[in-house]
Amino acid sequence: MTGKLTEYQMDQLEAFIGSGPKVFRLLYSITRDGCTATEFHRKCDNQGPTVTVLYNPHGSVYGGYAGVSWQSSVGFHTEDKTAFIFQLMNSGKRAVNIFRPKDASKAIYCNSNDSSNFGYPDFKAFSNTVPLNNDGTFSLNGSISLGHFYHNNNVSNKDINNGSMVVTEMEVYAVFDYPRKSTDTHRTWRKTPALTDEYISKLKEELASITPPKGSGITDFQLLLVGPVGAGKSSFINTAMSPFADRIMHKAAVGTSSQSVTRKYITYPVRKSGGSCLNLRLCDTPGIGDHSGLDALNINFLLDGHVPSSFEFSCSRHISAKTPGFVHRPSLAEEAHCVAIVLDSSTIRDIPAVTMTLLNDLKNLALEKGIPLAIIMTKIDKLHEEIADNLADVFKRPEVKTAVDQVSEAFGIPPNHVFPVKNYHSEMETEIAVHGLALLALRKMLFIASDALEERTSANEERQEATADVTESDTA
Ligand SMILES: Nc1nc2c(ncn2[C@@H]2O[C@H](COP(=O)(O)OP(=O)(O)O)[C@@H](O)[C@H]2O)c(=O)[nH]1
Ligand SMILES: [Mg+2]
Repeated sequence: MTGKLTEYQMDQLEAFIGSGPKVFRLLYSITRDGCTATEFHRKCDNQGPTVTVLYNPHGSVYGGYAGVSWQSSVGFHTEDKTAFIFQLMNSGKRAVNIFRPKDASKAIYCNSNDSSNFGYPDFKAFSNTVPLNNDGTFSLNGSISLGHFYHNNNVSNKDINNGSMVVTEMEVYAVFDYPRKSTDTHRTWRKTPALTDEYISKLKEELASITPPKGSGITDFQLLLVGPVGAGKSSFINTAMSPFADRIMHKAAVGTSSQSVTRKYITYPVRKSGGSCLNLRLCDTPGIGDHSGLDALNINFLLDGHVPSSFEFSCSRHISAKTPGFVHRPSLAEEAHCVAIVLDSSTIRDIPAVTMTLLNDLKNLALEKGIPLAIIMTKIDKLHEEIADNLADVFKRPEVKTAVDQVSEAFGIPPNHVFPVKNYHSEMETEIAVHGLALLALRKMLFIASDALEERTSANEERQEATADVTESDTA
């Protein structure tokens, strides 16, 4: 397991430590190893320099660097001139501060009942055992109270931890002297032509010419988008429509990251500015894990094409043959031809277990039915501010590659079926790179869908031939 610390945050810590390039190896994580002082000491004692990082539900990231090893003992202060307390993010925004010791002889406090403890009482993460809360957080019993043995630089404790020691994660990394960025790091990890106007026009033409395989007897690909609330499903639909309309589209209603405004299953055609449509429909769904009613049973009906467009999901009822508009004998045209799991790339480590279970159920159902899967990773602009500034370089960014590899591994879906995108969310004007990433994703999904449809069609033909042979031999 790699940790939650981003490359950019490692860069920042490396600069704070100030003694050359560093690698960070995850030793301890409360979500993985349990929130106990015993486990902390088992994993972190005698490991040399470490960095402790706390992540809270408000989007604040802070912690401390110890240049000396943690120890289990009866409680004593250790001198450390290199130690510091830091903050990297406050309430989701960059807030970079370093708080150095006023009295280095009291910089580190080692005690077998405590986890990371800087200064005592300046910053202690937790003591003894802290249980997991129902919402997946931990209410740490430590505290932040800068100004005793560490400088506070006139930053209030509340501006570091939002006035609460509730965290979603606490990690401890061992810090080694080693060049983290190999010369390869910024090499292109996925080769595509440069996302220029010319290439975008070519992609649009190509997409407009792709049709489902002849033998399938269908005219439009159905691409089903599913995923957690606020992952960016509706936004992706708008973004993917935009290059063809030559403006930013707002057809699918967009919510916030915590509340889904999509309640209905709606299928959207993609219209060119000239008026004609592409041979595909983008199918929007409510968020999984949203009490929206999108459970495994309803997902099964969606995949099979039983659900009428504009059907409104509700957690209080299941779709059944009695549901008004229920498609009793869906043809291949009404089934899903590719399922895209849409995930927010900045929160892939925080997907709740229930949502993961549903997504895995969905994956298994789709595979059983021969429906191929892809993953659309949205919000890559949130992975690193340089990515937001230079979207065209996305296939060189190691953070994006790491995120692609992580979801690929978590879902057992090949990395070349995982598509990083940036949706329109606050822009006023269209952007070439935004278009490019959406079109690349769309084109690959059509190829995947087309290959699977060919397979499904020939399997159907073989079945029909076999049935015909049986009938002939019966009648002979
Ligand atoms: N920064 C950023 N925000 C996004 C992106 N995609 C969607 N959003 C925002 O995320 C929130 C949820 O988006 P929405 O499309 O409604 O998610 P859905 O519930 O999956 O349909 C909205 O506030 C969007 O503006 C993206 O790529 N980058
Ligand atoms: Mg939506």
